[in-house]
Amino acid sequence: MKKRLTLLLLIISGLTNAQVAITEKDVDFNVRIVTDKLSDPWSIAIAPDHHIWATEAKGYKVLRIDPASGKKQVLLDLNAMKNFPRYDQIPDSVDHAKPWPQGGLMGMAVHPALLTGKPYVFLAYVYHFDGAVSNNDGGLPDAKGYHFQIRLVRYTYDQLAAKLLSPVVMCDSIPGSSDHNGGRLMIAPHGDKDYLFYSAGDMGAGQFANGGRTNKAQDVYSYEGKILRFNVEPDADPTMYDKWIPNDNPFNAQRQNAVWSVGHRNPQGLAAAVISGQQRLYSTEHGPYSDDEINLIEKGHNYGHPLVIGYDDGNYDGLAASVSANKALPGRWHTTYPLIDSEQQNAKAMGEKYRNPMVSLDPTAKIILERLFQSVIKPDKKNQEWHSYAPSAIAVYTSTAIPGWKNSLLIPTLKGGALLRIKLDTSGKKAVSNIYTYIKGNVRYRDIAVSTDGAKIYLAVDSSAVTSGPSKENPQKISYRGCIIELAYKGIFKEPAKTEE
Ligand SMILES: [Ca+2]
Ligand SMILES: [Ca+2]
Ligand SMILES: [Ca+2]
Repeated sequence: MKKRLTLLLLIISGLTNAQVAITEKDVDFNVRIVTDKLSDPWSIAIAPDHHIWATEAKGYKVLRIDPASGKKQVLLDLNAMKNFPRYDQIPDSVDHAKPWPQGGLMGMAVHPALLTGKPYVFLAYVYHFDGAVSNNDGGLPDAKGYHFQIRLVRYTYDQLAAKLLSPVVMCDSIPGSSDHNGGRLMIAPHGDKDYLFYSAGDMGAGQFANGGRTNKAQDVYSYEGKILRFNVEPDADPTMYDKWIPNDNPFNAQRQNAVWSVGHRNPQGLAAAVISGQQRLYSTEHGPYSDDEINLIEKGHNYGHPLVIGYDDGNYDGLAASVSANKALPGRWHTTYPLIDSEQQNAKAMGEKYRNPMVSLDPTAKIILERLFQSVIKPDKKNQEWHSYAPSAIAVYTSTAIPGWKNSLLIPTLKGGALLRIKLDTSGKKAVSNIYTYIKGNVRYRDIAVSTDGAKIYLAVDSSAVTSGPSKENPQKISYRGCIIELAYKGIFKEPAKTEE
């Protein structure tokens, strides 16, 4: 099926709250489905063999896909490696004793020298369900914590057999949850060496079903709510896991510790690029009721969650990172998150390591957040909707193939499905344009990969069209599901800004 979509050229305000009219022209793409009937494709990559490699989050398979024909090969099936059944295969699918984790088989990083001596592929997947623990950390009396374990494994690619073999477990103690597992894996250089970065979520600890779990995003000795850094090849340490942890990681004082940066909520996007000679690492993460973030990730820095939400602008002063209705005291709210007296004071207390996001996509005003919190307490379902993008991934566009796009951040989103583009300045440390929106639809875009020549962009699309959390969207019209689509650059957009099909 070949479908032409002229892209919606819409600038949504977000940067510094500016309301900017749509005046600029941009580009046009041919859009086609490369392959479909996938079980929640989660990571996609253009591997050195010029094929699209993909993980299926619920299918627990790694696929190798010919981008021209869409033909699929199964390189690895991990179904036997997990101790929980498919959510939709449990007779009573509301059986919370056996929940499906958020994600499943998530991150994948293919070694850039895959075909030239380093046949390594790194995967992150949830492998173990520990149980649902009621009030386990002194949290909400009527909430639990859904505890899973995530492991990071290196496989070796056998090109002749077209299989991933010889798994080596690099880390098997990354906590998991039914919510906020993060899950993105990326190989990127730091200095003159490549490393493996992993984005770990905060487990949704402190909210909804996981309201009984203490949030550890600020605890540098916990892998919850962190960006982690591992070795791509083992170092000389004798122990099984320490050899995969770089000896110069920032929090290694007491023991070898994969933590690279702290204070993250649900980072699902990681990307790196060299811009004007400088190595830059970016993440995207989901905010609570507002303030989805794009962060510039630096060694040992603190990104604030759950003490500063988005910028330290005071919009959460007197509130908390999330809230639940207090059943014991009707009309009052309750949370295991710390109350935020002052974002500015909290940021100050974190010292020079604190970093505001480069961009908060929705720095919602305090008065609107207060109204929203009240609606949660009442509870008033119809007023519990809030605008957010829910950014799932990020890529840095560094090619000249699409005019004007060089040094842009490309961000697929889960809510109000779209591909966002924001232009960086020459340092790569600041976003300088408004947010351009492309290929908008009732679609959940999960990951992005850009072809080596920069002329094609691939997007992975969730099988489901429903978000998690109380703001459940159930779109009437769904354009794409469970597939990978290709956007091929066609030319400069010719029409006035509008949507057409
Ligand atoms: Ca080590
Ligand atoms: Ca933050
Ligand atoms: Ca804020």
